[in-house]
Amino acid sequence: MAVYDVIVVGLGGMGSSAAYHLAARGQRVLGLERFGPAHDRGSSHGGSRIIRQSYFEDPAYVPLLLRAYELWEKLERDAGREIITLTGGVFVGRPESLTFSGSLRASREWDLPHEILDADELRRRFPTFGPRDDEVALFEAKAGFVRPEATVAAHLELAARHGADLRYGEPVLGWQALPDGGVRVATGEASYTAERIVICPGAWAPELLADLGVPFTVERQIMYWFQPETGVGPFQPERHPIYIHEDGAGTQIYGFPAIDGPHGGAKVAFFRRGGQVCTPETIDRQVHPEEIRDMREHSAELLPALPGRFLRAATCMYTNTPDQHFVIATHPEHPQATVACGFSGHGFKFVPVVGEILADLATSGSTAHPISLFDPRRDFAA
Ligand code: PYC
Repeated sequence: MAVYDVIVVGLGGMGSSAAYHLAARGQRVLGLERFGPAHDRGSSHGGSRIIRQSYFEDPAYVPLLLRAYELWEKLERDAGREIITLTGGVFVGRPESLTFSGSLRASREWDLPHEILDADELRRRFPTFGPRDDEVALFEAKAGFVRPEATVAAHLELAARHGADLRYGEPVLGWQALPDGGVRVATGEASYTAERIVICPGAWAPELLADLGVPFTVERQIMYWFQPETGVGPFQPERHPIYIHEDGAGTQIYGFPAIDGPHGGAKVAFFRRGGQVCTPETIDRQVHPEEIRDMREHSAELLPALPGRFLRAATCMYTNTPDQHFVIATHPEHPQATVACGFSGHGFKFVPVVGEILADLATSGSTAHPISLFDPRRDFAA
């Protein structure tokens, strides 16, 4: 029978990264994934994910982002794959919007290079944008996107190269902390034991980590691709930044240049919480005409030429915490378990640094990275 130091549950963005960082440190790793490698049933797909440093959610994330950028570059080098593309990014809204004012606050607090563009300057620099006259933008040259499927595939490949035993099509049914300090994990196929466990359950957090007591909400999200009315010319990544726009009612949309050639179109989506609550089993994977119409109308407010021909849409899930901050910690009741979940729709850009943190916690019980914001015992009612 194989003997493992660590079992990693879930090999999506976070779990694949943890498996790699652990295996690279010489740990004997078993990785368990209910679907295949780099699948599209969870929250780590869709062709592109935003990466940025001027973090409006909270400046406390910036040091993690600075380390994540180093690790993204290393991952790309080690895997020999195209993973990260810096296009620049604009964060647009009224001066008092969280999207603009929060980005500015984080940039100032961490001395991050940025420019402030008024509406005229935004139109001049990026002619696809048609902001309202009272809107402003923060431009960050280091923003861009990463490719989620290539990221997961790269981490899995590198983990396997370092000896990780990665098993697919094996849903974890439950796990148990053993009195001797080890763990037992049951899948549909077998039962495994190890010294420690790292649980990266994504949208399966309410099921696998119910004992954490965090009130997670799993939410259906939709990504849309349109062929712009102008064709993709002005939307090419050499000329077009990623963007997040907040309207006067606080609704945010986000989007990308057209990154997959003339027929791939440009991706846009709502950055919305409070959408349809679902589970991985009940999520509606169909996208309905009224949803496409809604996206068309909202995206045209900032980018009038974007919603030309509708090409396709895909669903994914956010696993939200009430304060939209992550959960990353040693399990409060079981020191042999490390957990990472509740990424609330903004976690993917942190994938490499979260893997590093999980490897720190699982091997030494602590990390030098600042993670106090992610404590599962925080007061969610506050
Ligand atoms: O993390 O930048 C982000 C993001 C935008 C929309 C969803 N996530």
